[in-house]
Amino acid sequence: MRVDVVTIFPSFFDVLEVSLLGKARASGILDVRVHDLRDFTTDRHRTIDDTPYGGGAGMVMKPEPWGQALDALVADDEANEETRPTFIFPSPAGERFTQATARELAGHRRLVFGCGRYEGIDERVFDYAETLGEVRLLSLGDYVLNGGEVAAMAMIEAIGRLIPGVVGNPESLVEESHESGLLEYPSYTKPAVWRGREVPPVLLSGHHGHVAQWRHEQQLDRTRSRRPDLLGDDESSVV
Ligand code: JCE
Repeated sequence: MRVDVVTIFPSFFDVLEVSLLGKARASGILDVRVHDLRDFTTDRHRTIDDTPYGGGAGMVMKPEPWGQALDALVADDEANEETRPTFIFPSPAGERFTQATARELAGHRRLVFGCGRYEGIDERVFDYAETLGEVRLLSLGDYVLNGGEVAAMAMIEAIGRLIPGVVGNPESLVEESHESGLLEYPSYTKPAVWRGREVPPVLLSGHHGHVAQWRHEQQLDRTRSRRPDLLGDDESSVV
């Protein structure tokens, strides 16, 4: 998979060099390229923002550098005939990014992340991007960040680890929270007693059926108490 990132803070993405995703990049499974939006400006001051039409607080990102950046990235693709990229703009006003979104996007050939700052990006950029490929405005959650970078990083990690070969043991992907629709069961390792706290005896019993049943009950109990919204029997979806 090829992933391009457009940002005014390219160094935020240095962290992608390390850990699991760093290995995937080194082995060629993931081709991540980070671009500085200011490289697509044409004025002496490399201006990327301006005041909002209609008034209001803060600044808005100008459309011209974004247009130049998106055009350059679409042109820079040898195999572009059959598949257009998917453009992802992290936004607090976007659809919710979930494990299902990550799974879907992991099957795409090419993703382009556009990271906004200030009060956001001139709305016409999203309309223009629609002429170049599919456009998704995605929100990590119901809180506001200072820009799209941290959200893009979280999405790249969630998507990247689902690409075959990135996570060593594919079974470890299946048992995780949000894949089953339930939270994960609690995990324990040695020693069997630590600071007076025992590991639940069923886990030491060697009885696989009992272990599986206990773990499933734990998943249900935790999901009921911590995330009733996942079971659909709460009132969190009533606005
Ligand atoms: C962003 C900002 C709108 C005030 C570009 C925030 C995503 N889940 C998310 N939380 N926050 C974001 C996000 C993504 C991109 C941008 N801002 C700041 N946006 C109103 C402040 C600018």
